[in-house]
Amino acid sequence: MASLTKNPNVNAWVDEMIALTKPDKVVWIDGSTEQLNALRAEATETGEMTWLNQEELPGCLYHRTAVNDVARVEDRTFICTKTKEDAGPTNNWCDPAEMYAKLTPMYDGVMKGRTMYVIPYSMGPIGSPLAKVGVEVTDSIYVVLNMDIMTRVGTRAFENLGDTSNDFVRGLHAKADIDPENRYIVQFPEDNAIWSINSGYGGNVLLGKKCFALRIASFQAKNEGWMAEHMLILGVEKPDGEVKYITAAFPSACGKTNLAMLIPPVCYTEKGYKVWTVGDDIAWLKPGADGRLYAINPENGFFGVAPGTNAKSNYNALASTKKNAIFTNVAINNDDMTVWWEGLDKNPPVNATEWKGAKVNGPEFIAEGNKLAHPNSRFTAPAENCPCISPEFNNPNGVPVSAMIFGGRREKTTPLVYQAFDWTHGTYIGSAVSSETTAAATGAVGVLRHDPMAMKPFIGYNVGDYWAHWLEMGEKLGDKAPKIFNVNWFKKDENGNFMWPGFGDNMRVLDWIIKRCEDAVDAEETAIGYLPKAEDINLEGIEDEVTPEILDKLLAVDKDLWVEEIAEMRRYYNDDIAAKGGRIPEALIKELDKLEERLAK
Ligand code: OXD
Ligand code: MN
Repeated sequence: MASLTKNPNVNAWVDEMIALTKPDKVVWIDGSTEQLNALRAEATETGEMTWLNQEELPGCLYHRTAVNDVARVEDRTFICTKTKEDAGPTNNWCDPAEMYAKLTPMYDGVMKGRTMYVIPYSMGPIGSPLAKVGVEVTDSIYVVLNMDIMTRVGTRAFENLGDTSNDFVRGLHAKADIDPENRYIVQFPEDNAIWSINSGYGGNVLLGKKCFALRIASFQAKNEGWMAEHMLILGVEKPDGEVKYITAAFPSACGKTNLAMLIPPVCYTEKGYKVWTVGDDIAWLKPGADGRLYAINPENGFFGVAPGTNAKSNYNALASTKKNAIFTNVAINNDDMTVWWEGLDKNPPVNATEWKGAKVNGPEFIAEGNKLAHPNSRFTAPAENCPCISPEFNNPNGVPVSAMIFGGRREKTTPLVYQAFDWTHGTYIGSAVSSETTAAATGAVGVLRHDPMAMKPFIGYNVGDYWAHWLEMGEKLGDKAPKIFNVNWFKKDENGNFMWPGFGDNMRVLDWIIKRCEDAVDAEETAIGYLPKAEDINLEGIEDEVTPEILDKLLAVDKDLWVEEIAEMRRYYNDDIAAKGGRIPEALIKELDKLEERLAK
């Protein structure tokens, strides 16, 4: 099939990939409904995907990955810069020449007997000055159909590239044998290239997402003066109609999608407050002509964690999955070909197929201690389905950001919310994010690990240089920089119970954050930052649940725990970062010193 572009750089690269992988057939994805429907028909005929109930879930498909291929594989993910120092201590590194030499034989002829799909895609709205183009070649229809939801695919993507530019990210994906021992997710930031092999799991193979929009883009952003962050973007519309935009970085599976789509409590909706979703996972941020920081969501859909999503926890996400969505590794109700996952409702299907493909009696299977859906099972849903999608979603210039939030899962130490004294202090707070691990990546769940800016698995270069870039951006933005906050929805009491109701009630914390941005409310100045005065957190309607004693605990700064936290941060900076080649900016070490001094007072 003929190329869809005259761009000689794209065509030469695709020819090279064809020569390497030797597919029987090459199909360029033009993005047309006819072509995508033909691929849906083919994937359902071969059994790669399954149609779900077309009355209840029109256009929705089901897919099951290999049992050994259900999450991102951080230990098999590499950043191949020329020098090890440039990849830094948070990444696996290998010399690019060595990595190409290792992978080339694995790709040689890997698509024989298969079709290569060439997917042109845009990260960001077509025509946006912040958008960037990628081309992914893959032998997976599942990848094509997911990329169609997650990005803007097809001929239109080339509009931003033009006929001569070389500024596109080259993504090569081959399923090969889904062999976990030979699985590699490799970024070559200096070549604008990503090579992924032996996986079919979203985060490893939808190359526009983590690989491009975070790892490669963070590297580009440093060189070009912008930021690529693991952040949701939301707008809070106030009763007077003004919308304030907030971004928030939480590690994977810590509730970014839920916060991005929250429905405020009645005491807010009745006054006219509303939350609009711009993005649930990734933000690209750049200073605008007025000197403020503007954000776009480079994606076009949501790749959300299914378990725990229900009409109460996230009505808008659930509604987004009701048409033209793809479900991966959830359970199927065989009676009506609908989907189910833990936390959807209390009625697991009796006639079920669990995520690995076995037919089981759902309630009995669960009673025996099994899960019907994989804990990292996912939905891929078009953003346009979301009832609260922002009217600014496709605005090519993005939205102006007033506040940036960091957070993680922390049982203790970190209060419900506090504000950084300034951008440099906020950058320190970002560098100090740590969180209990989740099922989004392979490995143990529930272990506290450092995850600076929630970007540990996604910074495409030396973490110290990344922090320096944050500081540079702060200098550039000056007093127009967004205010920085930290939140923790996961603080527990002495009996191990969560103290904050979370979900829609997080609006109460956003409200305080917005008021701080508007200078409309005072705060307590503490050693760790500005904390809310108890009376400034609106508890209308949840007074029984969050009593004054509980709020006190939520806002408490326990000195002993903070002394431990500082000691751990020193160890982390010294042993995990500096001793391993992380070039920590002096200003951040000073912030840690200042925090220690304030706490000692
Ligand atoms: C994701 C992740 O899929 O962070 O967004 O793992
Ligand atoms: Mn994510």
